[in-house]
Amino acid sequence: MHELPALPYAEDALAPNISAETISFHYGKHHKAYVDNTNKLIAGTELEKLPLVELIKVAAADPSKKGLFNNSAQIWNHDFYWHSMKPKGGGKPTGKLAEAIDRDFGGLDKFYEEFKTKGAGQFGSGYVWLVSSGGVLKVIGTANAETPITTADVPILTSDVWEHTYYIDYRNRRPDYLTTFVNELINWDFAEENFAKL
Ligand code: MN3
Repeated sequence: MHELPALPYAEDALAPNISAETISFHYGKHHKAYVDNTNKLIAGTELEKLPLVELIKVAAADPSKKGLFNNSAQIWNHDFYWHSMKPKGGGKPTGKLAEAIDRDFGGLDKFYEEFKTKGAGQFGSGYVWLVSSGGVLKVIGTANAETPITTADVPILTSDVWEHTYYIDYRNRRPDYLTTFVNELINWDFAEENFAKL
């Protein structure tokens, strides 16, 4: 059975940028529901044996398992999202990741602009990601539960842009949430760890 992964910080640790109330719903209700639904969908089947990423790939390849894909991918996506932020985050990347951002985007500010624009422009629900695509850094948007881990792209960083991410704190102002995300919340240590594994 899959378990709700631990939050890497306290529920109030990102306040005032993201309130404890938002995290309480987003982690304690939404993320938990994806875990509970996944466990219900695989109970008593051979899929129970699969590690999470394998389960997501199997479900993604089978149109009859769309509900399982949505729920299992959301377990992984949310865990990756929580780690993409930290208290007193923001600042600047260093080392090889900083060099690659300069090389592929023309500077950190240009990366921020593209991340915010693609995140704000993602129609409906989804995510905006920094990924390595064949050795080149790119910003991509994905819809609903779609995730780069079913593709050749390697995720480095993400922001959830579903309304449940920001509606309590920012109401309809997704661009303001994304500005706060890049300036105050990004966990560059996590992004650098992911980049170093490439
Ligand atoms: Mn979410």
